Amino acid sequence: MTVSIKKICVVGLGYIGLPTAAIIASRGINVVGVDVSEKAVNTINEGKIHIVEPDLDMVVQAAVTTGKLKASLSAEEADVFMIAVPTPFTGEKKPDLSYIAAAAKSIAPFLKQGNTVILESTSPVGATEQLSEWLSAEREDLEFPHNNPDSPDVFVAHCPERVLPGHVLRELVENDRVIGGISEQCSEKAKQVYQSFVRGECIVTNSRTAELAKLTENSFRDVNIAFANELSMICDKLSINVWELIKLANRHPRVNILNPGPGVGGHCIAVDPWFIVDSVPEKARLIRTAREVNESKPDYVIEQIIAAAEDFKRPVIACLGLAFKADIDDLRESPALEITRALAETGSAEVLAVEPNITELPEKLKGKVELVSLNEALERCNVMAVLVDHRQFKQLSMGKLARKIVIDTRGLLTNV
Ligand code: SAJ
Repeated sequence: MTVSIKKICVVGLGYIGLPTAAIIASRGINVVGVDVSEKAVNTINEGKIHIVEPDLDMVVQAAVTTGKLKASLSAEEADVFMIAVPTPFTGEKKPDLSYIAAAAKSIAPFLKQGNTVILESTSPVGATEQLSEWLSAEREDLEFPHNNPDSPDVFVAHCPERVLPGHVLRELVENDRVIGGISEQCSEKAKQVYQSFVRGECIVTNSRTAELAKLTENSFRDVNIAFANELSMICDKLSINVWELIKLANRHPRVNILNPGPGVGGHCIAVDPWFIVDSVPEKARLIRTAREVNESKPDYVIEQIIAAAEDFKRPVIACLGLAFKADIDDLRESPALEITRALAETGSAEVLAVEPNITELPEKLKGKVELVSLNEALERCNVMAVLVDHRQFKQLSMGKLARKIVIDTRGLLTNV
């Protein structure tokens, strides 16, 4: 059974909400996108974008021009409400659901019988039921599925976003979706929404399983990166090239080790495992340790670079890359940025940064670090730290680096 969805309200127009809103609008459904940032709302209504994601500008421009997508500071009546707001953690590494609570308050006045509310934000187990409770507290005139699973007025489900930054438009359509309703009916209602724009399979479960599925995916990745990072530190002690080691081990048909690096960045993989640890701390031992290994890696790299710089009277350190991973401009939660900042703050060396994806240094580095081209860095530095494997750095050859000490955290030059 398919029902016709005429209008969707998407709350949160960030890295997930905006592409989702634009894709749905491109399928001919009216979409109102809601954000607290006036700047973001105005930019989108001009047909432009405030975030970097390949091809998103074209899709947003087309959706705004045809009138199918508009942005607003406040919610409106709709058939479906999607919440795609951040779920960061607090200083004590506990999930901070305040953005979801605020989103619930903002949509509650517009809810009516037959509506579906979908939580897309990555969330700890139980958050979708909590959302239903928050909505119900605002709207005592309506029945919600947490206390009336068989015949609610409003259907509530979780469908975690799973797209990879840099490939969002393709993955939004092609990835399978896990859809977890508070009741079976809620799952079916949400599934109909995704079937209007997703080519991947839409698989139905309950909300708690869907919540943990998303956290599990990112924790799986974190644990496996921690394994690679731990191996890299073991190999340093044993004078073994970790890249060669991993390549050899990966020739085994059932071994697939990920890549070591300077640490794990972004606000997903480095955050989500803590939601599991917070839920069941006494059992989440491996997940916690993996986080600790990955969190310790930037300090390890800083020590390596400082030790290398001590060989020079006037050390000049070039940090190659500031982004949290290759070929993006996103500096948020980036270990490369933190390493560069820490090196500059020691005051014991001149620090240069090469980041082809930005034109201006972030505030944290201004006045402490010089943003230079790769060629200038090559001319001036005596210590070179490869922190991000941007494509522009792949042309580097060891020949150009004679008499320099190279700390290659990404295996760009030392990967045999
Ligand atoms: N990294 C390594 N070694 C590796 C792979 C990654 O050090 O072998 C580092 C990267 O350099 C980066 C960090 O891990 O600093 C995370 O990068 P990523 O590309 O693995 O993932 P994200 O954070 O960009 O996106 C992840 C994705 N999750 C999974 O692949 C399981 C994406 O599908 C999710 O939608 C996203 O998190 C999210 O929003 O949760």
